[in-house]
Amino acid sequence: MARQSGTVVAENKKATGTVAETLLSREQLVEFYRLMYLSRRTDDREIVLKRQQKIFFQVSCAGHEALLVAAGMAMRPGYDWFFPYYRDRAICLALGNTVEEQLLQAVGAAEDTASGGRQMPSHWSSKKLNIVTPSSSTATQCLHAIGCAEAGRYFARHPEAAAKHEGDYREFKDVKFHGDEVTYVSIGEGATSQGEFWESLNTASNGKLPVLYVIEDNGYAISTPVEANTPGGNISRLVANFPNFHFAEVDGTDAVASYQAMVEAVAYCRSGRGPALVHGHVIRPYSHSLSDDERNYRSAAELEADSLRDPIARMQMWLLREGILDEDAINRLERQVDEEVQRAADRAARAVLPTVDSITRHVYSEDLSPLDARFQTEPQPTAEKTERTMADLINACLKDEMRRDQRIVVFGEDVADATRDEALRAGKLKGKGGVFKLTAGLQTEFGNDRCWNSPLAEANIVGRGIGMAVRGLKPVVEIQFFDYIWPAMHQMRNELALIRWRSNGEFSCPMVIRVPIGGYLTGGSIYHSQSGESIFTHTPGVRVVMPSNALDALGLLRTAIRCDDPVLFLEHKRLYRETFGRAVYPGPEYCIPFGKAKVVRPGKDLTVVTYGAVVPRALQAAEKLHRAKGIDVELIDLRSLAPYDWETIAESVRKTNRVIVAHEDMLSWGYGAEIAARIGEELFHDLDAPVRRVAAMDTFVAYQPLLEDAILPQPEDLYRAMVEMAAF
Ligand SMILES: Cc1ncc(C[n+]2csc(CCOP(=O)(O)OP(=O)(O)O)c2C)c(N)n1
Repeated sequence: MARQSGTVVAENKKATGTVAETLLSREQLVEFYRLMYLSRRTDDREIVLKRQQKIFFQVSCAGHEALLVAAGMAMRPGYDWFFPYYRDRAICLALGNTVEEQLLQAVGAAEDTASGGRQMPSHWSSKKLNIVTPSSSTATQCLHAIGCAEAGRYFARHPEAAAKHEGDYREFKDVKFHGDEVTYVSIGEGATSQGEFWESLNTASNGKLPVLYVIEDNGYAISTPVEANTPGGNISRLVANFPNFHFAEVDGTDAVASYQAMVEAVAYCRSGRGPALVHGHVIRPYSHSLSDDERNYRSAAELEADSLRDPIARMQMWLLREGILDEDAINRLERQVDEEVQRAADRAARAVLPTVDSITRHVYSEDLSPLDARFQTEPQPTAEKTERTMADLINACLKDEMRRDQRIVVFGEDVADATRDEALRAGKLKGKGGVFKLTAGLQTEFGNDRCWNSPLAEANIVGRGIGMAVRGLKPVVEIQFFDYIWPAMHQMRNELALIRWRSNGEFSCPMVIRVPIGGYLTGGSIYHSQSGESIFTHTPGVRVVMPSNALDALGLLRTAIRCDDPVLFLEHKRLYRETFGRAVYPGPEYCIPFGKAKVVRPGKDLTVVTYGAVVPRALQAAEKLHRAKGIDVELIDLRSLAPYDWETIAESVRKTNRVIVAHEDMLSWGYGAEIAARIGEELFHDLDAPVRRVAAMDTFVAYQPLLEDAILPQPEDLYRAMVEMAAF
C-alpha cells in the first residue's frame, strides 16, 4: 500500500468527515487494522510455539500495535532508517518485514535473514528495509540513530564522499542516502533512565537532527512502575526543555490519534527543523515476556483497567462504528491473517537449522582483512629527512588519510582546533587539536564537518561512531584517556564488536577508536596511567593494536583506517614524544598489516615477547645483559595484540627454548596469561625453563613516583628476570 508522508496527507480526504479519514483512506484504515491484528496473532503464535518448545524465547508487541503501525505507515521503508527495540514487531510488519521472516528468527533458522540463528526473536534486522540490527541492551540504539542521522546529513552535504573506492573498506561499503530521510528510534519508558538516551537527546537537539524518537510507555519496566524510573512519572515533562524538538504525547492505543501524531512528527523531522519525540501511552497485556507473570506485582484492578484500552479491540470497534468494515468483513480479514500466520509457522517449523561450522563466520570482515598482503608495503621516504615523533607521524597519517578519503570524520573531546571558529579562520588562533595535540590542524584543514568536539560523554562518541560507520562513514574517534573509556564500554562490547556477527554479516561498523593509554608518567596516578588491553582482546569482533614507535604507529594506523573491521588503536602516551623510535615520514601509502610482530633485537639465548612502552625498557635491559654477560636476548614487539603473531613467537621459542612474556598491565589475568598458556600448551617440548611473566603489580598506579616505579615493571625487573631465565 502507498505510504503517507506529512506532505501528502491532505490528498486522502474521502469525506466521511471523521479525523481519521482526513488522514487515511478507507483502504489504508483497513490495512492499518490488518497489520495490528497480524502483529498480535504472530505474538500469539509464538507463545504457542514457545509452549511447544519449538522456540526458546518470546517477548511480545501486544498493546503497542496502534502506536507502531502508525509510525510504520507515516514513514518510508528502505528510505528512512530504523532503530527499533524488541517490542516493535508491528512497525516492522508495517515496513514490509514478513511473519515468516519473524518466525524464522524465532526458531533460530539458518535462513533467518536477521541473524542466521544468532539472536533471540524480536531482534529485527533487514538490510533491504534499513532496519538496523539491534542488541538486547536497552538504550544503546539511541546513539546509533544519532550517528545514522548525522551520516545521512553528511552524505547529503558531501555526495562525492559516497563514491565507491577500490583498495580499502569503501569497496565493500555501499552508501545510500536521501536529503530528507528521517531516522526512527524507539525505546520503552523504563529504558529512558539510561544515560545513553540522554546523551543522544543532547546531540539530536544540538545538531537539529532528523530523528524521530518514539517512547513506548506501557507503565512498566519488567516489574518496575514508571514512577520508580521517571521522576514525576512522565517522560514528556522531563524532556520538554530540549531545544529544537517537536514533542507530542498521545494515547498510543488510539490508532487514529497515534497516526496523526506520527505524521506531524515525521513531517517536522523531514522538513529539517529538528528532531521529534512522540510519547505514546500504551498497555502491556502479555506481561514483560513469557518468562514473567505480571500478576505477581500488578493488581487485578490495574490489569482490568488496561484491558479496556486494548488497541486491537478499540480499532475493531471503531471500524464497525464508522461503517468502514462490518462484522463479516472483519471475520474474513481475521481469517486471512490467521491463515497467513499458520502458513508462516508451518514453513518456519520445517526450516533448515544453521550448521555448527557457520559459528565463526562474520566475526570479522570476510571481504577485507587487516592481515591482507595489500597492507604490506615498503616505506617510500620523501625529501624530508628529519626523524619525527610518534605524535607527529600519527598526526601526519590522519591528515594523509583525510585528504585521500572524504568519508573519514574525527571527533572526540577537545580534538578540534576551536569550536568557536571565527578567530581560528581569521588566523588569530593556533588551535587546540587534542589534549596531546594529535589531531592538531584537522579542523583547520578539513573543516567543521570533518573534525569537531563531541560532548564530554564517551558512550556518545563511540555510539554515534557506530551509527555513522553502519552508513559507510569512517569515524576515527578519540577517547581522551584510556582511564575514561569505561562509559563507552557498553557500546564497545555489546555493539561495536557484535554488529557484524549478530546480523550474520548484513551490517558492519568499521571505525577506529584511538586511545592514549599507559603510565610511566611520573605522577600520572590512578586515573591517567591505566592499561587494560586484555579486556578488549577478550572481545571477539574488535581488532586491537598497540605500536611502540613512530613508524609502526603510522603504518598500523593507516591499516586501521583502511580496513573493514572496528579497531581499537592504543597509543602509549609516554611514547608520543620519546627520542626512542622516531622515524622519517615513510610516505602517504605506508601500511603495516595486523598480526605481524617485529623482531626488535635478534638473539639466540632467550625470547622476550612484549609490546608498547615495555619494548624500549626490555631493549635497554637486553643490551645491558649482552654487555655484562654476553647473553643474547631475542626481543619481539607484538605491535598487534588481536590478532597476534603466533608464528613469530613459536619460531623464536623453538630457537631459544626460554621465554619471558612482559607487559605494563597488571600480572593477573593480563594479556601475558594467554600467551604464556598457549606457549605452555603448544611448545611444552621446546621449553628448557618454565614460561615467565613480568608485569605490573596487581594494583592500580599510585601517584608518588616511588610507588609508581615499584608498581610498574622497570628495566631492572626485566634484567633480573632475564638473568634468572638464562641461568635456569
Ligand atoms: C542495559 C540493560 N539492562 C537491563 C536489561 C534487562 N531488561 C530487559 S527489558 C527491561 C525492561 C525495559 O523496560 P522498558 O524500557 O519500559 O520497556 P518495555 O519492556 O516495558 O517495553 C530490562 C530491565 C537490558 N536488556 N539491558
